[in-house]
Amino acid sequence: MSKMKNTIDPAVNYLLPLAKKAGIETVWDRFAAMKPQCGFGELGVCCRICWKGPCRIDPFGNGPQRGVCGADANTIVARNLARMIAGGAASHSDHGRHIALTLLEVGEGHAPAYRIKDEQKLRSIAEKLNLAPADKDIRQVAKEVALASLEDYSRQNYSIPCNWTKSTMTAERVDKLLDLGIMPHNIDAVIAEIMARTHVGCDADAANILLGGLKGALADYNGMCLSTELSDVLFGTPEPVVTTANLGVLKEDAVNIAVHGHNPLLSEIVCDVALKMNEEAKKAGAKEGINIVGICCTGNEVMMRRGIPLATNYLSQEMAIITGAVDAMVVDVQCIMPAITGVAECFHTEIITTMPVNKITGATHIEFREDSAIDSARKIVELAIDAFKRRDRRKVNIPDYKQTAIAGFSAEAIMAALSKIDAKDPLKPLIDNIINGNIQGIALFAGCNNPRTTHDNNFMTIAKELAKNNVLILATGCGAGTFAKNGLMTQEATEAYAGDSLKAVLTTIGKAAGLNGPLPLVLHMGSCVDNSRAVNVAVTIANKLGVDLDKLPLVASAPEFMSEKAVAIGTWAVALGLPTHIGIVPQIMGSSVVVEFLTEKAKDLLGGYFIVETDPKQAAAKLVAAIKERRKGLGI
Ligand code: CUV
Ligand code: SF4
Repeated sequence: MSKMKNTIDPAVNYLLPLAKKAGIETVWDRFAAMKPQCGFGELGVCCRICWKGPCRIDPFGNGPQRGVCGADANTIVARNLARMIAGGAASHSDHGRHIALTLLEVGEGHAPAYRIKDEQKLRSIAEKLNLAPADKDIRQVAKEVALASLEDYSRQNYSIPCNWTKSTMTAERVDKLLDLGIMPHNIDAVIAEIMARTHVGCDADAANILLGGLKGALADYNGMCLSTELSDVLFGTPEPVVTTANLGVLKEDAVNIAVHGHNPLLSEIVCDVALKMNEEAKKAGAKEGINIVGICCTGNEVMMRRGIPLATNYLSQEMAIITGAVDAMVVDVQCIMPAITGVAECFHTEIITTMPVNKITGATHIEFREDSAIDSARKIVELAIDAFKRRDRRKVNIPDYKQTAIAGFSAEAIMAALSKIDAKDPLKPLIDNIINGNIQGIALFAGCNNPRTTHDNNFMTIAKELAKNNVLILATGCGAGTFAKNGLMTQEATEAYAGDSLKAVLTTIGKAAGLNGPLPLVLHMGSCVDNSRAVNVAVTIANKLGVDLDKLPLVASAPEFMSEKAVAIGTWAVALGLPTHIGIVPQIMGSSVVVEFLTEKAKDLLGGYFIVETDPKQAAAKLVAAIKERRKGLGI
């Protein structure tokens, strides 16, 4: 059997041999060293929830079938999964909490670094949340919206649903979630509830634990919804912007600052401040001044709002440093490999951590606070300029690979493009084309990369296959990174890969929107939290058609996922009624009850279900089949 390729990213393939020669270890080396990975862990049947353990269930039936406390494989697998969902929900929602708190400060007239950038959006959110914004001062509206969002972290009445979930769903879905008892009332309480019910000696019924997990996943959805929408208020609602992606965006003659992580509260200010410090960089010898590039979801955030080039996605973050051209990598939260400080030791690169709860040994810590954001950002940029002076030019290897990428397709941007065709009824052209089959369905690609499969390959293979089958493609997160780096967010990709009827529709919309050609093959919707934008579009379509989400020819795919956050996202996609593909075998296979629940029973309860398929061609076929089944259900 031939060895699986590490990646299809040409920039990474250029750098990997150089890393090897220099003796620099990367994620792929560590993954190889980790093999064979623990079979019990892979199946999810290892329990470390109490210190009578660790316990593990023998999957072949010869050894123990129960842990010391008597928990069986079903209980153990379900508990492990629910706790992962809680971890994901905590991460997204903590991010959302910071944004909501900042908006509150803006409303109260503090936080001078921030302002309300999109008043219209703020008012329309207030409208949605039933806050009657019409005659109120904009700062008052900001305060009320922030407080209504923070209520979703503090409400103690179990029978009142979270504001955001309730106001962003179809009515039928709201009822379904209430009926099943999985509508969240308070994000933090739901996360705490999962931790409590999975403590030793509590909930032992796998199906019941999974319902708790579904509620946790919906709490995750609630947190990401408010993160997305309130970020737009503070930093602007994305509009299509042309930029570039892959490591070739680094510049030899500039101070290169990579912003990495997730939360735009920091990166937005770093961008603002850096713009003003160009002259200082030039004085230090950087002819082209300061060049900011993005990595992971922070990269998506600044790409879609500012057109900042995207350097790379999750799995190749170390590669950015290995170019020898990154002067500072500024990180906030989530998906930052602790390995980067070790790689940076071989270069002049400053790794700068900024959050009190996210430090990395070996990094420089510059604490970031909303009230002194500009000062911290200035210190960060100064450190980068200093590091630039120490850069060893002999070690610089910037791969000559970059692609054009059109980013920034928020729900609003999509509606704006459509309204150029039909101003009175913007959705009509989209819906008509779905009904007549020119667009067979819509697929949302999300999630991470994972060395268990060839980096970027599943995303690319499945997307091309779906496009050929006239499926409209949306993308977020590191999947969006894959498509940007590999040229699928271009008009040329539409010409090359879209099926004829999809191409015709994308061309009509693109031309009407003044793009002088088709829309890009993959519409970039943003970071992981921006998956809520896709829900927003789907709910609008569902309401217009008068059906619930589980009737739409809409599918999701996380073909290379790894994080707890991605587990949470996939699970709420199922809860919202979507057939949801995952391309990595999940750590649940040790429990027949859990597998059956998530791949079959969920379909009866919620309409959505998981499709596990590691082969990308097969996965594409299964997604097309799921779309066809939905179309049949609608009689179209
Ligand atoms: Ni939030 S969660 S690796 S950066 S998508 Fe990227 Fe996106 Fe997964 Fe992380
Ligand atoms: Fe073992 Fe039960 Fe403790 Fe888990 S909770 S480690 S199965 S004794």
